[in-house]
Amino acid sequence: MCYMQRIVEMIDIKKIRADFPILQREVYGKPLVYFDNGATTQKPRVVVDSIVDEYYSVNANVHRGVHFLSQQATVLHENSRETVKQFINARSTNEIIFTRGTTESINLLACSFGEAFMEEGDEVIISVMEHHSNIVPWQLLAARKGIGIKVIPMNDKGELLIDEYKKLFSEKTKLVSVTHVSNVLGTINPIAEMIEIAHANGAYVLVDGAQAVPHTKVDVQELDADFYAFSSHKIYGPTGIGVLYGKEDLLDRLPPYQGGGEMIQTVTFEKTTFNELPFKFEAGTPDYIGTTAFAKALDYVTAIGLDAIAAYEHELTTYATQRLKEIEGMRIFGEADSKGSVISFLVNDIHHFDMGTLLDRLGVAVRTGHHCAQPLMQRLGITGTVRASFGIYNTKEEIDVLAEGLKRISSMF
Ligand code: 7TS
Repeated sequence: MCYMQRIVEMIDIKKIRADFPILQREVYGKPLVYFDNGATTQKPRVVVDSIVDEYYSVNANVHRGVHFLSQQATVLHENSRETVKQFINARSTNEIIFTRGTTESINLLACSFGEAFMEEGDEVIISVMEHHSNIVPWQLLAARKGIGIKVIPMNDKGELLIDEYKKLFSEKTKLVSVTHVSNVLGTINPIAEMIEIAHANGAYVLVDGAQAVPHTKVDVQELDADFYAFSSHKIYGPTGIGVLYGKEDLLDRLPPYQGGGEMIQTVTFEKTTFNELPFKFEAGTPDYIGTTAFAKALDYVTAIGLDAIAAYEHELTTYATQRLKEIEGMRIFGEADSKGSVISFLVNDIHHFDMGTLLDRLGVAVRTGHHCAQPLMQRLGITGTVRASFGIYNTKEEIDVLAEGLKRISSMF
């Protein structure tokens, strides 16, 4: 038996499913088949329990109280930072900035990096497959500071053209901001190689890891990423928490993003000095209840093992691709050689919204539309797709429900 098969067999799917109470529910009298993990994942009991337990037994504001509860809440919050640090193998907890999510992480960097390191005429490189949250912050910066935006193109399989990428660099290129895994195509971009190319051209790199961190082991030191952003809610954690990882020497040189409590050292009406990392970037009361629950989610994933998760989800995606290809008129968008657990498709000329609505009636939750990637839709010449995205609790039996449902629906049209 090969190594991949052995680790897939280590996954106890019954036990995992039992950890997620929502998977027991029905919609329209049908068992829920949840295939919208790219949008957000369901939460295991340990995560939800952590939120309830901390509110009931510890709740107090962090970093400011001499009293017992405040100190206990602070320890939990800072331990969570340590968990995140270990999860992505950062060098120090000073490199872990808690944000509201990937979107805020990218906005933070666009503001602070744009302020400190970019001037009119400088350029940022993004790709054709970016989520709007990795396009619009750069456009806002472009409007404020007059920077230019260049776009890496892709081939019809949904793979970025690395030779074209190399040609986009000039002395004006200050930053590359690119997604690790596409939320529409599932493409796993050759991010280590892309970082190496950027560094050779004197540019820094921000990686949007929203769709990567839940599915594959990410080691920021091995990648040599300068900045890396991701969200808790896509990795079985609570909503409203995210991370911006940054190399400490770079974060040190960036100005704060927001002003307020926590991020200052001293304030007078004449002058304010800022707190040290990571607090310089964390104005106001953080979601300390959320960070504890986030750490529980990361512990949960670590206990299963990211290698096992990646192998299991790869098997699911391969099976789903096979089953979907049996359907007449099936068009799959994104057939990269290196692909994660996302399948975007259309069947004949059935509108994605109609398909999603009819699948919903069968209990199957998929996402439809442009997936916040309208420029990518333009490149594909479509207005949207139906997207099934898998997580650790999904099964081949559920994929059969999707495939049979698609057959039934397409025969109706
Ligand atoms: N980047 C990528 C690649 C994403 O897929 C998403 C969310 C974001 C950034 C933004 O993350 P947030 O947590 O700040 O909202 N993607 C999706 C999706 O594919 N369907 O719903 C949200």
